[in-house]
Amino acid sequence: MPSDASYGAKDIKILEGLEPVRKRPGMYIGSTSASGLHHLVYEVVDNAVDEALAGFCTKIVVTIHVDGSVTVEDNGRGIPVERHNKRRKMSTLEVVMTVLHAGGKFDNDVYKVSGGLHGVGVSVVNALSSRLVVQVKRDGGIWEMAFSRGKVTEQLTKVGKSKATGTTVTFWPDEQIFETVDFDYETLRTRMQEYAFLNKNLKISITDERTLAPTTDTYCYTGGIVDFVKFLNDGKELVGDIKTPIYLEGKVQGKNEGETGEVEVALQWNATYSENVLAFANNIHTPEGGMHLEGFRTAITRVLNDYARKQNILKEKDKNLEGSDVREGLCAVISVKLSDPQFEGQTKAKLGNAFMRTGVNKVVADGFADYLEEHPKQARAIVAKASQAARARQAARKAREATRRKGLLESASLPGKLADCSVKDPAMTELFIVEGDSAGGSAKMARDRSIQAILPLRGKILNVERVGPARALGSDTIQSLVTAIGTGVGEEFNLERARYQKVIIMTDADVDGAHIRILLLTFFYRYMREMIEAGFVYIAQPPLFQLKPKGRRKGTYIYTDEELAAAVSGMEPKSYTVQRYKGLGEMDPEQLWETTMEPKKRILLKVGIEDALQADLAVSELMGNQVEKRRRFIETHALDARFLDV
Ligand code: 1YM
Repeated sequence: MPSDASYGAKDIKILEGLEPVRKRPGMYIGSTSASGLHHLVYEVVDNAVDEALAGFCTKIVVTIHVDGSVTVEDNGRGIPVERHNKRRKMSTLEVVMTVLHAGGKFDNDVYKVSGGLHGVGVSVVNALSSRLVVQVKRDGGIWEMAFSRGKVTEQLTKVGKSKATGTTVTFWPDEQIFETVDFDYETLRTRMQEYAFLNKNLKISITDERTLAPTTDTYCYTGGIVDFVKFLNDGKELVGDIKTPIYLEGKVQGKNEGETGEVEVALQWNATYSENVLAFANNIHTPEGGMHLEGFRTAITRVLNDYARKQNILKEKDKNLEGSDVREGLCAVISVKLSDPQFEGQTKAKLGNAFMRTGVNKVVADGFADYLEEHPKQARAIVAKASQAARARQAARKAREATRRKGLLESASLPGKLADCSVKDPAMTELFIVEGDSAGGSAKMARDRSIQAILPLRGKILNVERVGPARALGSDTIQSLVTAIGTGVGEEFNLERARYQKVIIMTDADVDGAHIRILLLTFFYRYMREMIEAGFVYIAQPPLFQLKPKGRRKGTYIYTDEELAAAVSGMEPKSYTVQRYKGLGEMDPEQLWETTMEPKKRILLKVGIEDALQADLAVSELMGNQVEKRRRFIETHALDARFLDV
């Protein structure tokens, strides 16, 4: 309840206006889990970014405090504190903080965020905070006001003087509402960096005061999304010597009133085989794409085909390059700003405004065609990359068809080297992938043949990140792996056909073993990602040492260097021997069984993908062409947490 007695029934009704937010928070911020919690911060920062887009704010500072509160500060004009036009008893500030959807003023050239879960307004943050303090510097003064769960606790007061201007909001998320009130620094930091990329020259810094020494990261990009693409492609080999991403921009106008917007696109091809295109509308990531992405995709495919035909690189008899060919290795950021964005789909992650399809298409088609005309050398390299992708696609299809035909024709089409298990129920069975015949031999002798199958891999495992689908799927080693697992790959992948629900990579505990393991993981990541997502891929943990007290036949198995140091500390050096296992082949079958394979005793690490983007970065950093980087990566991250989710 407001403390000021002059508040009447009308105002109370307004205050009650935030009750629905507390009753059904999910409707406003998506959920009350960590994602909803972080949404509060974005909501406040969005207001500051809007002020930057309007041209009045250059700097935003975000701070996570020890007591769990978050402060967002900007140097904009400050939220107006004078009496509100319509609600004469309240200041504009109070209206903004306590009335649902009061924040948006669509009067100037600024594209404010609205619709979906975004742009619900800072009043929603107020409603869901046990306490919120707002400070405004404006008209020479410093003003303050405080709230609890959306209701005023301290009326607007002038607390000092200042020549500067700006708004500072500090809020304490309500523990009665949220499942967790623990902000994750990485999540917020990444989002702030994204805001900085998307709004060139805006300076954003974020500080975590909860750590012993406060952590601060500051971002400001003069190149905007060009810097974003450079960042995403960092360390990757580039196609056609295009050192600076191609940048295209333009204004767009739809047929209907109010359909105006701006388009910015930055793009650059790298030598990998995957596509990394991020699309944003009014600074909001739209992972499900939508009209802007569609317009972009059709434009680059059409323009590149037109160019290739005109230059006679594509001959009359040749088929057109397909969209997927053109997008192989493409890294791009699409950022559109529009006045009334419609976010659609289950997660409101798709842009629905149809005029953006035509608009983006035109901006990109015109700009990209000009670029190709003006940069013939680069243009040829891009066409060559896409043509190579087209050839690989055709070859991969043939390879897939061949594998499938084999599977249909021969009933005993399983690879010869596979020692299969007798039980057929995939839920009960496991496949061990081992390197080489010697380890394979031990494993075959050691196993429980009813439920454990062994596939020894002879020969090299290709780096699928580097060779592309045709060679990858054509390789004997990978074909035997694919047939043994049974799911098929790519478009034909079917998890239900998995012949085992545990596929266990069992390699030596040395650098070579780590290398093979990572090559296999890359293969799973690129071609059988669903196996990882289903939790079907594991890594075996063989022991590194056996520690034997003198005169005893049997010792204890040790799995890490630290464990060994701990075990021998305080022991007389002469009283024991340490055997180091360099390879699985050095263990006799009985040892291999009891240390690594016996389901009751062994330790398996489950391979997980926490975040597809991060895993992608890790895999391509690891698997790109740069040998030195790769070697370093393997040495430091051989069992990196990004791959492992124990
Ligand atoms: C830390 C959060 O909210 N900054 C902010 C908000 C506003 C303004 C400036 C602002 C906007 C306008 C005019 C305008 C808002 N004002 C309103 C409303 N930072 C933060 N900075 N003057 C100042 O849009 O015309 C809503 S948000 F409605 F009062 F104008």
